[in-house]
Amino acid sequence: MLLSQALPKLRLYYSEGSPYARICRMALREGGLVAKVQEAVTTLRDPAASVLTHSPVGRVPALVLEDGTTVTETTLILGWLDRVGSQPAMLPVDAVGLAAYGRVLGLLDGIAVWNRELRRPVDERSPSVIALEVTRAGRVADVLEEAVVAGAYNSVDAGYLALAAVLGYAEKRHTVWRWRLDRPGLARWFGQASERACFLETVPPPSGI
Ligand SMILES: N[C@@H](CCC(=O)N[C@@H](CS)C(=O)NCC(=O)O)C(=O)O
Repeated sequence: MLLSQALPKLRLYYSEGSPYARICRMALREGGLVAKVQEAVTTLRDPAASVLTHSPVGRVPALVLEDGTTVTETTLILGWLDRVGSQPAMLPVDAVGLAAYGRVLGLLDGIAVWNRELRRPVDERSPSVIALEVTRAGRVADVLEEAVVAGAYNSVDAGYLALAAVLGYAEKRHTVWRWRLDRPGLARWFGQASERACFLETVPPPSGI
């Protein structure tokens, strides 16, 4: 075998707790790209973080290409993975699929803000920010409940993986959010998504929140 065939060409930086990076890690597995992309764990918010060698942003996911160009942002990385041959392609092309993905990303962004507040010392937390994000999360989850019951998020794409990642995050790293209450459809959907190998291979460690 040629050496060039044996070496992974792309490197995906991730942290085990990151739901954004998890979307990309699940996409690698679902899209048949595990042999093409090496996964590299990095610390975060750390001046010695290995990802900082490639991206001044210092966030994950970050995908380092063959020539050293580093693509950041989950959606842009998913687009690149599609370009290098993900089967199936992960980014939706139709409006309904894009809307479904965007809705879950918005939920995830809100949960990330809420979670960040909870990681601050109690007297530095903003009750109004938390209240806003609690309301947003509930509002989006109610729409998602109706959507999954109506048959949405039923095939693997960016929206599906993002939904699995955000609910998986809530299970392990943001348990203050009782998203299952009055949402049996979403709970059922999550139970099924949780059985996929891509999900089981990327479970984050608990955070205590
Ligand atoms: N908009 C980004 C969000 C990525 C993000 O917030 N990643 C977090 C981990 S979940 C991170 O790397 N945080 C480290 C930091 O803020 O320095 C995306 O879509 O990929």
